Amino acid sequence: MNANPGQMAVADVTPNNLEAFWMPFSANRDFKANPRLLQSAQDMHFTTTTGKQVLDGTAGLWCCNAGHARPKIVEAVQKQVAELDFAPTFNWGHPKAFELAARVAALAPAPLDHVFFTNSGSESVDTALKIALAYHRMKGEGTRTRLIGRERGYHGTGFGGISVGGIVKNRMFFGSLLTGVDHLPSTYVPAQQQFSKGQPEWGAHLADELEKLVTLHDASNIAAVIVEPVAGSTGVLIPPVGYLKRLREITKKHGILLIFDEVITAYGRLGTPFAVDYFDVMPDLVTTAKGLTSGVIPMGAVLCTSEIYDAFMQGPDYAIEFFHGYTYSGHPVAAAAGLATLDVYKEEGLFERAAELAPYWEDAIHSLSDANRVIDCRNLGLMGAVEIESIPGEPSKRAYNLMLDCFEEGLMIRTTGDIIALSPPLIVEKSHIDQIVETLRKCLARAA
Ligand code: PXG
Repeated sequence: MNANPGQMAVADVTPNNLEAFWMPFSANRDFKANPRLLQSAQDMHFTTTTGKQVLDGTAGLWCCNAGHARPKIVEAVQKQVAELDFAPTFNWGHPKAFELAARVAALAPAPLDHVFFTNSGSESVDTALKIALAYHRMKGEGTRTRLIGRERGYHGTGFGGISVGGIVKNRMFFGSLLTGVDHLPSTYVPAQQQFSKGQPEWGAHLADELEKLVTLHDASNIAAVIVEPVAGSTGVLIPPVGYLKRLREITKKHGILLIFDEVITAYGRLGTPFAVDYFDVMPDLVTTAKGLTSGVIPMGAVLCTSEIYDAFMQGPDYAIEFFHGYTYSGHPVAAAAGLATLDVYKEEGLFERAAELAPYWEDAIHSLSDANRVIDCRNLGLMGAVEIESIPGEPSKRAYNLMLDCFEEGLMIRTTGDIIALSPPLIVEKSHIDQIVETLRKCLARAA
């Protein structure tokens, strides 16, 4: 047995040992033939098992907003696991879950005053959809059961999330999904929006499609609309100016709840605590995860208004008000990680830093508009995308190969279809941004 498994020798990691782990959202066979194994991480960099330094251009999977192995977060987790490793939160509690809920609620604008803890973005989405359905029923409007998502929306992988989500491959294998779901059109219309810096001017009227669905079903049957303020997973699709406000007006007019899925945008990605602040649009529910703990321990949080919370607080006081929750809702180690992460964001002014760097980031992303194969560049806050033309008949192959090439050059990027998505930790320096762009330009130049 290896005496120190954390320091496993490179020779131990042969492809034969990689079979058992069925990797999520991955090309398993290709990876296992050519593995890219990460051994350690610090600040902006990963180190592979072969000792290679890789610049993190994606904050892991959009989650490590504070950077990697930050001492304050590491110490908080170490201390917590030794002091209270687990505590039930069904009719019990521990101080840090309450403290973190209060901190998250304080970070968000009123009236987002209550927080339900989960362990992932997918669980946050299912939780928000269930709160929306149950809320209407509590209010005596139990016919409001229909849910509305959007084409090219990503809301995780639970059955609720893939039903309202708008990605064909995430839906087509899994049967009839939730019934009673419609989709708004995507906000991305390249002919009108290509190479927009920040928010495209064109497209607010796409929100009016909601009126058509209301006419079709009647508002009395519609529970909620869920959208990502900025669609992340499907390639950083920026909402047109005025679109989200319009969506809010129409939902409010018809008594339909509006859910912002902020699993990517919350905790500083746009240079504000939440996209709610950035766009100055107030939804009824906000789903978060990822940056809440900077990815260190899995945790999600759903924020809701007092109006929603209060609607549930009825009946005898010994009775459960909402029949939902997870064994690990408000887990003490995750709560400790969350508290330390929020401290790091605040002490280091990382949200403000993201806002300050956003113009430099915008210029950097758009400097690639004349690079080989590039057909669009998009940005907002510290989110960026560079879209490249597909190889005819082989969608996503060119971007996949580009990802491999960037890795060889010491840069981690994320690709979705033939779109390169970028979202560095908020501690990123201008020199790192330059390195991201130079590496991409070099790899694009030779992209076959
Ligand atoms: N909602 C949104 C908006 C997300 O972006 C989820 C829900 C689900 O979160 P969990 O924690 O269940 O994975 C997400 C997750 C990518 C990528 O490369 C994006 C996500 C996850 C992994 C990869 O775009 N987003």
